Parts: sequence; structure tokens; C-alpha cells
Amino acid sequence: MKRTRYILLLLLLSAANIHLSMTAWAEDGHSLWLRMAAGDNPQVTGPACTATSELRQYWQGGQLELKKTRGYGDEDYTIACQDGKTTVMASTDAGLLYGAFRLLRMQQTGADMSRFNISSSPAYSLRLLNHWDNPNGTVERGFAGHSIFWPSVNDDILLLYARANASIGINGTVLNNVNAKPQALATENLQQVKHIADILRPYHIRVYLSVNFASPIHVGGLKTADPLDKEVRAWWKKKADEIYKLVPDFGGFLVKANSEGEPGPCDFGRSHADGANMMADALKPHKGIVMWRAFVYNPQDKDRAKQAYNEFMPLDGQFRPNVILQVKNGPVDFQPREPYSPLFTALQKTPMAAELQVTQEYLGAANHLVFLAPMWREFFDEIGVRSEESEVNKARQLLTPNSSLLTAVAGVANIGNDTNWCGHDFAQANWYALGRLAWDPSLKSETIADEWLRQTFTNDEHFVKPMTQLMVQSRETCVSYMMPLGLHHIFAGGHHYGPEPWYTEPGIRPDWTPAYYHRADAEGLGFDRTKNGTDAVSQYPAEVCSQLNDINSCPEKYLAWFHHVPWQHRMHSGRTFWDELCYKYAEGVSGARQMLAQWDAMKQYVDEERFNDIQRRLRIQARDAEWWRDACLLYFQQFSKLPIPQGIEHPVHNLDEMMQFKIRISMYENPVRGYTK
Ligand code: GCW
Repeated sequence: MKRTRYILLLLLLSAANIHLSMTAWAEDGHSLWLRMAAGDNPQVTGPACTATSELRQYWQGGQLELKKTRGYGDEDYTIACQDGKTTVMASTDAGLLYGAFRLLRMQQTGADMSRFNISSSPAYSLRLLNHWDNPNGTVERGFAGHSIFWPSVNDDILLLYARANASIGINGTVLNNVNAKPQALATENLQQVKHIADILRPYHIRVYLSVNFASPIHVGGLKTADPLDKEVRAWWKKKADEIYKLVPDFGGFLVKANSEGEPGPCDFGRSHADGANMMADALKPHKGIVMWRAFVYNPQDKDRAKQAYNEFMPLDGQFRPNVILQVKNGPVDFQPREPYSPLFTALQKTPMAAELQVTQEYLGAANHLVFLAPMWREFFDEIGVRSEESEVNKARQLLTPNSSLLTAVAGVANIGNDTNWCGHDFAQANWYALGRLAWDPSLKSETIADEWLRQTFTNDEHFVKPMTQLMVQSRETCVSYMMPLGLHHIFAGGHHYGPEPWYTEPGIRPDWTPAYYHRADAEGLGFDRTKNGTDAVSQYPAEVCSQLNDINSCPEKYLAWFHHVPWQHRMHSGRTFWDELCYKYAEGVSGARQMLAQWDAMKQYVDEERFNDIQRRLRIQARDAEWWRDACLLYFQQFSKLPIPQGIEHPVHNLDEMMQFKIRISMYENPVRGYTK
């Protein structure tokens, strides 16, 4: 009897093992955070809509009813469970959809489902992805393969893309690069836009296009693209009509104008407002919008960080109501750390979109594990958006009476046709975080990391706890080994991956060289943006301005951003600025190594395929961190002429060697090797 039981037990165990090795352990990251087992649940009742079919397929609980009732905002929902019965209530299909995905998230993360009553509504009405995808299939600053939209699409991929976005609240997507080819608006192209829109629509995702300002010339055959020209205006109206015939819920246009060589209204002596308003007028009858980018800078100006403000502040109040000004979170360009763009607290009448970069153009591409929620939280905190975790925010809340002007969040996507979508499995977490924060910017980074890890890997606490910590710390680690204490834009020429604080070329624009930003000399390091310098500080509200202007009250994380800091300047730690810089780089390197060690300890909780790939990338990251430290400290040491303090690890390379390193990548690829000679 005993023996039979024993054999039975063995049989059961081995069956469980086979099951494990065939399902849970064969993972390639393709399912993202949507790893629910499919089924067909007859206990789910509701109107015929996407929410009902999603829940019918993936709901593992008991009786569930979806109900449409009046009284909710367009995307709001309530979900509740009482006496064993779960209900989703909303006024629209979209509300039901978001409620459905909330339930599935709770189910996947192992939440207590016995009794709850949750209501939710989004903080921003537009929550978008921007794809920098080109018609030939390359993705600018994309590190995960080719475009999923161009030149052709795979409908299954699009469907999963739609579900993933809906599950995190994304409700719009811009299908092509802001460096837009005129052909985006050609009639053949619009057929494909329609095809994509038809697949995304059931998931409440609208499509948008980036447009080239000179399209009337290149596509329409006109002589000019002057926004005040009658024929040009008529051309845009006709184009809009054509688009809306194919895609009745088309979202609108995103425009990069007079920036980095793109055409724009200034080419015709007109203002950004003239250009944006012309397009807004064409889209208005169809309820479309224009998202006009504020990313402009010109080599003649003294300080690149001031230019968007200088150009757009005088236009505040001149835009049509269906124009949104899309502003990057920082005043320069998606650096590992930037203070917020002063436009966010200065504009009084113009609705704004915050443009955040999900793709890691300046953060180690798809080789480095950098969880970006803490960076975006920092941004939201600093512009005074409500958050539960922030101290800064409490002080700033009153500074931004106009924060209601922030109406949209746009994330520059990190998505390509790689099997796991984002190159690095952990880069999926940044796509996830973008959606979650655009819905609710008060979420803590920990919360987002925790729920993403549970859905993407496992609910096992031994994995979730340490990995949450690792993720939350990863951004600070990256800042420390790349550009601590306010340093910025000291990347190698030609790509934005490795360090080259010395980089220059004959005839190059100064604002495209690192020396323009770091200004290292015998006296110190950093860009003087105080009142005695370029006075960029004055673009911030008075209280913030005086804090930033004084080297003793300026947050140390922004020191070299706003000040030319003397090497001997005394830091809060008691160290000199030079020593602190050395310590920060050392911290960055040890942080990167710790991530690798922590991951190595997680082997038993992760399938082999993802474990190995992530480990390989973490090793690259740890080596890159050393490379950053050595290149930067050895280079800056030529100016400081100070020793690297005792008690921390010293560079393992020498400067000449560092200056020989070159990476062979283009702006369309992930560096396959950390660096090559
Ligand atoms: O960050 C810079 C990038 C460019 C990009 C530009 C922009 C799409 O290096 O690749 O172009 O910003 O945001 O327009």
C-alpha cells in the first residue's frame, strides 16, 4: 500500500515537472506581461465588446458580470467583488476594457480577490506612444530590431501590441518617425494606416501620424508650404478629409518643425503658431489634434537649454485650442538626468504633452538594465504633479497653478520586431511603466516594478522583493557611472552609447560636442547657467530659480548642470567636488556589478532563455560602467590635476587606451558588443 502511494507520488511529481518544462520554463519574452493562460469562461457575462471577450478568455475566477451604466467618465471604471460575484462597471466600452485589464492584472499579481471595490480614472486624457519608425523599416534610436508597422505588418503582432497597450492604458500611437518622410501622407501609405487603425480600434487605440511640414511641396506638387498660403491651406484640408474617410477616428498629427534640419513655418518667415494653427484648422472639423514639438535649438544661441523656452514663451496663447505643445521632460535632450524643462511651469495658456523617452537612446540602449519609472517620477514630482511618495512635491505644489495644462503624456517607444519586443527583457518594464504613469502619475516606482515583475516572471517573493529593489535603484546607478552630479551630454560622437568627453571634429556645431556641456578647465567642471552665466535659471519660477542659482542650495544632482563647479568646492558629504565625482563613478561601477550578482542569485526563479540573455547584457553593463568611469575620470583628471582618492577602486585602463575605443553602431542598432577597438 505504502509503496503504491510512493509510486503514485513519483508519477505525479514527474508529470508536474514535464508540465513545468513545457510551459512555464519555455519563455522568450514574447508574451510580455500578458502571460495568462487562455480558456473559455462561461461564467463571464456582458455586452459584446473587447472587454467581455478578454475576460471570457482569461478570467480564472467565478461569476463575473460586465455592465454598462451611465455616470462614468469616458475611460473610467469601477470593479467590485462581493459575495463571490465580481462586477465591472463603466459607461463606455473603453471603461469596461480598462476595468477588465485591471482585473486580469490583479489576478496575475496574486492580489486578494475576495472582496474589493475599486474606481479608477486616468490623470491624462491622451496617453501615447511615439514610434520613430521609418518607411524602410528602420527605427531611429531603436534597439530591438525593425519596425512592426513598416514596410509591412503582421496582424498577430499588432493584436498583441494592441492588447499590451490597452492593458496599461495607452490610448494612442504615432506610427512613424518625427523626422517624417513626406511619403507618410501619400495615398498608398494611408491604406496601411487604415489597416493598422482597424486592428487597434477594438482596443481603444487611435492612430496618429508624424508629418513633414513640406508635404504640400513633396506630395502635393505645390511650390510652397507657407502656412498662410491659400493653396497650401486647402491642400492640408483636403488631405485631412482623405485621411478621415479611411480612418474616421484618426487622432491627428505630430510635427517636428524647424528642428535638426526638418522643414517648418520659419522657412517661410512664419511662426510655429502659424504652422501649427494651419494644421489645426484642417483637422478641427474631424476633431483631430496637432501635437507640435518644442524640441528646437540653434547653433548660434549661447545655451541650448534655454532655447525651447525662448522660442515658445512668446507664443503662449496664440495656438488654436486643438494644438498641444509637446515638450521633452528636460530642456536639453533625454539625458540620464536633467532638471525639468522650464516650459512646464512657465506656459500659462498652452496645453502640453510631456514627451518621455522609453527607448534608451542615452541610457545604454538595449544593453543596460535601467528602469525608468524613477526618472519619470522625478520629473512629475518636480513639476508639482501629485505623488504619494514625494517630499519635493509638497513644497512645489503651489508653484504650478497651471499644471492642469499638462494633458498628455507621450513616450518614445522602445519597440521593434525582436521576439521579446524591446531587446532587453527588462526594457519591457519601461514600456509598461510609461503606460502606468500616464494613467496615474502618483504611482510609486516600487509598485510598478513589483506588478511588472509578478506578471512577467513570477509571484515568488524571493524573486520579486530583491528584483524590485534592483530595478528601482538601477537608474541612479546608471546616472552614477555615466553622468553624475549634473554632468550631461558627454557621449561619443556619432552615437549616444559610450563616453567621449573629448569628442570633437573639425567644423562641427559646438552644441554637438561634449566640451560645450562639461566645460572642464583648470578651475572646475560644469555649465554656468546662473545669473552670472547664461541665466537659464531665470526661466524657472522665482523660488526654484534662487535655489538653483546658489551653488550651496542647488541640489547636488544638478550641480554641474547649473554651475561651473570649482574642483575644491565642498559638498554636503564633506568631500571636495573632485573627490565626490570619483566616489560617484565608483558607486556606479559597484552598483552595476551588484546588479549582475543579484541576477546570478535569481537563476532558480527564471527560465533559462531569459536568464542567460539578461545575464549576458548585465555583464556588458558592468564592463561598460568601468569604461565610463575610466574614460571620464582620467579625462577630467587632466584638468583637475588631483589624485583619485584612496579607498576606492582606481581606473583599470589608461586614457590613451580609452581614446582608442570606438563602437561600431548606427542610430538604428543596438551595439552588439560593449565596445571594440
Ligand atoms: O534625441 C535626439 C535624437 C534624434 C531625434 C531627436 C528628436 C528623432 O538623437 O535621433 O530625432 O532627438 O527628438 O527629434
